Amino acid sequence: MNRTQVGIIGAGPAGLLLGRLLERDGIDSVIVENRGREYVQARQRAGVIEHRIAELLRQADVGDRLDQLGLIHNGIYLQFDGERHHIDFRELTGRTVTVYAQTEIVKDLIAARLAGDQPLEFGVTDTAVADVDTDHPTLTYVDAAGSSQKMTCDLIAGCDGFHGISRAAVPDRTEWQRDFPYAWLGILADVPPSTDELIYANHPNGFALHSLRSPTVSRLYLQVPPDESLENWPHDRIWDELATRFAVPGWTLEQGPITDVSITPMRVFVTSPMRQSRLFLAGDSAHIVPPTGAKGLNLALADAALLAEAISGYLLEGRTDLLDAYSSRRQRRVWRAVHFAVWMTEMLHTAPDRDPMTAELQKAQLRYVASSRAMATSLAENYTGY
Ligand code: RFL
Ligand code: PHB
Repeated sequence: MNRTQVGIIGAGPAGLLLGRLLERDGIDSVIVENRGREYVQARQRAGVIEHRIAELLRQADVGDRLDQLGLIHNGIYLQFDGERHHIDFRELTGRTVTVYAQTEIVKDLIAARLAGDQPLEFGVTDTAVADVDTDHPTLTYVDAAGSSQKMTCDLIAGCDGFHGISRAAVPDRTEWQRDFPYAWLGILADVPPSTDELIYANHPNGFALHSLRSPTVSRLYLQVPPDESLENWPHDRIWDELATRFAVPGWTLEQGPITDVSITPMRVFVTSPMRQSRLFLAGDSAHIVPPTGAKGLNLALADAALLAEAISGYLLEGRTDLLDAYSSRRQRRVWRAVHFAVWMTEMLHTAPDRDPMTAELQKAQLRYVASSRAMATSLAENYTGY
């Protein structure tokens, strides 16, 4: 039978950063991932990194490419009624954000892991946890070669995302879920961004977001119905709709070849507690926030950092207080992020029935944010990391 100190399920940002931080403290771990390396490194997701999370990645010694390729943004644009308003984070809070793709963070963390001697197994199946209420919880799986494996661990970290298996090992949990009546159609396109900073646009046809990945690659999103099919969106229609929703006088949206299209549902999901005895949850396995606040990746990485500190305190010094405080400390932060993401979502998206009163209330809120220093500072403080 195999042994490790920490069994980590999932090689997303949370699991990989946790493994990295533990390795630097001299703690052994095994990371198991059910997808292949290529798939994990290509999956298109988040792009905005909070100020302090960028610092965390530097401290974990995986910040070199972030510093070379990441783009520092001083603010965002809020667009409504065909006008664009700049929210200047640096001026309002002294902080900025970095635009650097989640896929690049994942590549950096995988490269760092493989450069050391700690195991990272891709392509496993049948992952399961058992005996989490005993001193010897186990992690079982079938490896890529088809052999059944059983790891005895001191602790297990469930970093396996929203669709993972870990959460079910916390039997007495409370869950909160809200599904929004819309989804995001996201594209990646080989065209220089038409904007220097992200544009969040409110439009009667629906919300649109102009983000980017690099000086030559743009990332854009459209609000669509929740059950929308990609077949209804030929590339010409996507560009036409983006141009309509972002239209302001004297500005054009540059178009280019679309290389990736996907649809993401919009939901809030929170589970509590993020622990069952020797099993701990981190990242999307414990919480999903709508992407409008750009918080999901940042929360996942911050969970991993706090969990690493708590696990190190326990395994190196026998402290249990940090492990005991982990779930409640993270829940407070998670609910702040949920609140911000829901606030941004509801302010910017068009109600499916285009209810005129909702539209007026949204515009009253948007005008307030664009004209009040207090409101703009609140947005800036939450967006850059409260
Ligand atoms: P992940 O990234 O889902 O990783 C979990 C990993 O676990 C694996 N897995 C298993 N492995 C072994 N056995 C099992 N039984 C397993 N079940 C699952 C999975 O294959 C996967 O590799 O979770 P993690 O690490 O918690 O990271 C969370 C982030 O990925 C997520 O919160 C963000 O991507 C959310 N998000 C955004 N967050 C931001 O902070 N800013 C953004 O701008 C932003 N934009 C987005 C987003 C998410 C999106 N999608 C598609 C969900 C935009 C989009 C479109
Ligand atoms: C992205 O670049 O993918 C992105 C940026 C900001 C968001 C959501 C997604 O709020």
